[in-house]
Amino acid sequence: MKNIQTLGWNSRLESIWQDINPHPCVPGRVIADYGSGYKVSTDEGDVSAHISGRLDHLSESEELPKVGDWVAVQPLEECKAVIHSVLPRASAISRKEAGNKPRKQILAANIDIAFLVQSLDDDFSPPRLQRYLFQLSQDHIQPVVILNKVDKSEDLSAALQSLSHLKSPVIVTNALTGKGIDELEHFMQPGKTAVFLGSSGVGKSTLINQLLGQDIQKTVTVRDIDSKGRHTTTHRELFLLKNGSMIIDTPGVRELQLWGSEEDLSASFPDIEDLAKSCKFTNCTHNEEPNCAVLAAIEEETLDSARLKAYKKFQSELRFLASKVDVDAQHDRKKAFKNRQKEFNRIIRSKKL
Ligand SMILES: Nc1nc2c(ncn2[C@@H]2O[C@H](COP(=O)(O)OP(=O)(O)OP(=O)(O)O)[C@@H](O)[C@H]2O)c(=O)[nH]1
Ligand SMILES: [Mg+2]
Ligand SMILES: [Zn+2]
Repeated sequence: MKNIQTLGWNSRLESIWQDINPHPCVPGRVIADYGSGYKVSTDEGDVSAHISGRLDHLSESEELPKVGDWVAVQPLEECKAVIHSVLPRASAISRKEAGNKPRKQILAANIDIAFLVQSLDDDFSPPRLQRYLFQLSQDHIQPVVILNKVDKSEDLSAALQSLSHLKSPVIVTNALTGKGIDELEHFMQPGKTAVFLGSSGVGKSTLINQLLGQDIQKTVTVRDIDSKGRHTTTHRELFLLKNGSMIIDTPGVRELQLWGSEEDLSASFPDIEDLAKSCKFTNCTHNEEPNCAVLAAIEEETLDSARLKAYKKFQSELRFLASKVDVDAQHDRKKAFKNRQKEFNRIIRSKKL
């Protein structure tokens, strides 16, 4: 039987609920996000919900409900409901919204594990994996790498070798035959939520169907020419498995732009930051400076050049993000100041002071 306990309701959430006591709402978990509305699971069953005007008006887009969120919903007639608030998240997977705006986007909330799926055809890309791993370390979510479509692999041992430096587990699967699925199931515990992330066509929904034991999610063949997927899954949805764990299927993500701060680079690249302490110049960029300990390590093959490349790329992306966020915050502050001035002037005029 599905109820909020089986969906992961716990003492942390219960005490938050007691504090806010949002009468006449009931607690529920967002299990599908259709863009125009949501499916929310409550103790009274699943309801189709939309957000209240007030919540919409007062929230930044990252604060609006996402799949996995716990929300306060007011049940209406005919299995409909209104979401009035989102409970504080225990965790969330973020990225920078596509486009020029420096805005944070939440892909899923209250997540314990992220399965990073790549397929062993044209999709396989260690640098892209590194990008996901970095984002998850920023978000404090445990990653598990899945290399799917092992039947399409030309050189499995070379692929595994290129990931041998990773600390996270790597599982090799064939979603069509079920190979490797039992290894994947080890990571799924009752009450815990896992999300599947990766490009379109890598087999996320096929893996999920294997775990569900039935073909619930639609899957579509990839293009022959370059193995590109066709963006078959179009919304994020959470499924409860028989063992009590939960999995979220997501639409393929074309690119993952980072969201985070430069300070966190040291946690993911302690080796480079350690070496940098021995560079001749304290502000060494490790490009062409003399006596650069980082470049020396690459020369001696104790540091992989692809790793340094990723480090520099992430650093410049995060610096750029920080500069944009600051600029926009300044702009917002100026705008708010002008508005306050206008309001002040209006009051003065109306009172004829
Ligand atoms: N050969 C082979 N094909 C697979 C495997 N796993 C999935 N496929 C096929 O790959 C195609 C795409 O699979 P999907 O599960 O739809 O991919 P997806 O990651 O959910 O794609 P989006 O929903 O577009 O993000 C389908 O035709 C699957 O049958 C596998 O292990 N081996
Ligand atoms: Mg899919
Ligand atoms: Zn250096």
